[in-house]
Amino acid sequence: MNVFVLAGAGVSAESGLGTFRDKDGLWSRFDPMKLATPEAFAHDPDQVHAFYNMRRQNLLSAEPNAAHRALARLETGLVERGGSLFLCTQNIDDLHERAGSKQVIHMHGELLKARCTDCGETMTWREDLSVEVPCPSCHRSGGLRPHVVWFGEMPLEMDAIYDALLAADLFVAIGTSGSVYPAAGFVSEARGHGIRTCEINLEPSDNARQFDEGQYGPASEVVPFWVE
Ligand code: BJW
Repeated sequence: MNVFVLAGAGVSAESGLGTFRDKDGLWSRFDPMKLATPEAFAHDPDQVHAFYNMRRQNLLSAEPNAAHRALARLETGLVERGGSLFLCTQNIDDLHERAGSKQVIHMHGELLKARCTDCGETMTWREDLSVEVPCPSCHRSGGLRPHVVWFGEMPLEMDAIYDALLAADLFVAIGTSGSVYPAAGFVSEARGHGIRTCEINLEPSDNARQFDEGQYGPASEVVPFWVE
């Protein structure tokens, strides 16, 4: 059996990392157009760096929860039975990796990486970033930006993602509001190819009717129950 999981901020919510669109989510306190667009970074890089420096520090003190650990067990179990788990996360944290998942696709990038604005080189980055920090190896003296995908930018690994999606027997969206494209379109793409679809979320999302089934409650409880 080949399972495609699309993970969202709800998977990491119980690890203390905020979601975006819930009542007390990040976008209720911060304006995404001033922090998560290339135009915002060009206009006020200090403000954008401060936002991601804060989130990087939060991440470094966070721990994986039972949902991350259950998905790591699911991967192992499927592989042992000759199947596969394609874990595609919209999250920029590294909690799946820390929970033991071996293959994780970060379609919206990774908070613990920086990218050179000139040469495009990516590197592990756990410290604060600022406009003063140069890329260590860039001959064009480039600066560094967070290696994340902002609005208007192309998400990463899209060819591999669509290949895996269309090869799946089951599509499961976990802890995502399904409001950001292209990820929000995966469920209809899967259904159009006859793939069974399931939503796991705290409560039915706005897209709930697009799924064949739904299981509702905190990810740390529902995901382990679904995996076992
Ligand atoms: C629990 C729980 C618990 C809570 N247990 N569940 C109109 C205008 C402008 C743009 C567009 C437009 N129409 C379409 C677009 C494109 C745009 C888009 O989709 N906009 C929409 C908002 C309308 N998309 C893009 O721009 C994307 N790029 C693109 O389309 O490229 C194509 C292209 C490019 C160039 C040229 C030509 C074509 C890029 C999108 C990038 C998104 N970036 C962000 C920030 C990343 C870095 C960062 O983290 O700061 O990604 S935005 C933010 O949203 C983040 C997330 O990954 C993403 C999805 O959020 P998610 O995970 O769904 O979180 P929430 O908060 O929305 O939902 C949480 C859910 O969890 C809820 O349902 C809760 O119930 C649940 N939950 N606790 C279980 N304990």
